[in-house]
Amino acid sequence: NTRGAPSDFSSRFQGDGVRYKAKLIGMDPVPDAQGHKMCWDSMMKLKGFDAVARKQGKHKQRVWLKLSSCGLRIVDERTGAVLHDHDRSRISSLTKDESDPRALAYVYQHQDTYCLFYIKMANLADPVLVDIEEVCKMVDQETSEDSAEAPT
Ligand code: I3P
Repeated sequence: NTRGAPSDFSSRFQGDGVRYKAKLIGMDPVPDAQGHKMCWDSMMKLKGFDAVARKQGKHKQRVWLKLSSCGLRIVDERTGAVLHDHDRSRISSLTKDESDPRALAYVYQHQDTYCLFYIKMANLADPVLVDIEEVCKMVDQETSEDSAEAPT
């Protein structure tokens, strides 16, 4: 797709895309595609589980979060195995963790079900949130031709 003006920014996501060092805090089935309170409650629940696990001497799984124009992949850092492959068109919401500048969450739609993925970045989450938004916006651009939004 060459429509628009491909910036250096979006070209970063071609091919293999970019990867960020991270840990998987947890996953949680959620009832809806989005919702601030729903996501917040789910994240805090997973954070609670993580705190309990840490007290038991367990560690979060170390992963690479890989972002390309196709979407997101969660890859096991140690084995390189692709744990989750998430098409960008099914990422239904993205949430900044107001309680942790290194964490973020997103909801992935699979058929009629939704699952929240809660991830702790090795570095700040903000630039990663911007990148994921950029990739998901590419979907909007491709599918917004028939949208009723008035041009400005
Ligand atoms: C670790 C510390 C790290 C945390 C790590 C903890 O505890 O809280 O910040 O990594 O989580 O084990 P300690 O200081 O007692 O060693 P994150 O900041 O990435 O969560 P982990 O064990 O799940 O990797």
